[in-house]
Amino acid sequence: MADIILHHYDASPFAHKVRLMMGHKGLAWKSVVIPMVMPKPDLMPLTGGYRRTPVMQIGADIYCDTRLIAWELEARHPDPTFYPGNGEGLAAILTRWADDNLFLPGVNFVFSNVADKLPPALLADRAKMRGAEPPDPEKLKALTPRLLAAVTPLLETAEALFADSRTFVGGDACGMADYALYHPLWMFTGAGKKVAAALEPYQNLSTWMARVDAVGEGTREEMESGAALDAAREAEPAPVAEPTPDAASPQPGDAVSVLAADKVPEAVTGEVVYVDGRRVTIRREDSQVGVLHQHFPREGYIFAK
Ligand SMILES: N[C@@H](CCC(=O)N[C@@H](CS)C(=O)NCC(=O)O)C(=O)O
Repeated sequence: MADIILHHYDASPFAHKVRLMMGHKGLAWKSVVIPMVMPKPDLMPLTGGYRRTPVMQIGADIYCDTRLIAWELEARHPDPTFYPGNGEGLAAILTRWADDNLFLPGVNFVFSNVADKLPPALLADRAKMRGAEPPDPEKLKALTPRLLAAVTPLLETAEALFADSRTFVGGDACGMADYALYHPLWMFTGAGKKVAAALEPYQNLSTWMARVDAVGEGTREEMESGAALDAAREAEPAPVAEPTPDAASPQPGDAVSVLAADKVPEAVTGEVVYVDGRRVTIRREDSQVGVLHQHFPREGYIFAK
């Protein structure tokens, strides 16, 4: 079987969620380290403009978004499951809370603490990505108390999940609900003592975080970005199953542009070749790497004709 290739960078919390997935399944994978900011010249032929981190590649199949990556890894490597105790719904709900409520306040708090150490190019890139002006590092630093006030009730909520000192979010076994909650909190552990101190009052949370950390990242081997492009060029996309569209979905054969619903501007265009209740696959052709299938979750993306 073709290698699992993860396009990522070490500091990315969403990429860390996928690295933990690799650890959970005990997988060997290839690591292509991509730039933290645009431009990402060796990623764009594979993703057609999708710039988020991480992206998973298997041959000429490109998987965008950590939720979809989770489904794909679960389908290909069901054992041990990401969803112990029928926990898929719990994981999905926690994913939304962690991504939509916790992630951005967490980033803002962490960034404010290290504002004077962050590369200006990173602040400028993220501001541009969200259609905003780059923040002045001094002003950002001054916002730290207010940003701590914003994350504190969220940390209280997370701690409350462990009020009965349970081992993992869903009970005795670790799974996707844990990785969903863990990755925005992991950001707090690598940004100096002051940021880490924000977690100190939450003992159950901290004990649980150490348990999740022990899952590890599987067996990682570095790969050059050019080799990943070669792997895509030399492969054919895997055959897709019979599509099961519904009235609200894009239809097979539609030419669509795919846009992240949180308005990250770069759209990806292609032809719909597969759709079901929760995912869409488009076919794209790229001058460097040839024909690709690119997979997206439906939730969180707009498919415009
Ligand atoms: N919904 C996406 C969100 C991914 C995301 O926002 N990742 C951050 C990095 S942690 C990102 O893409 N930042 C901009 C970049 O890396 O270019 C997912 O689940 O994969």
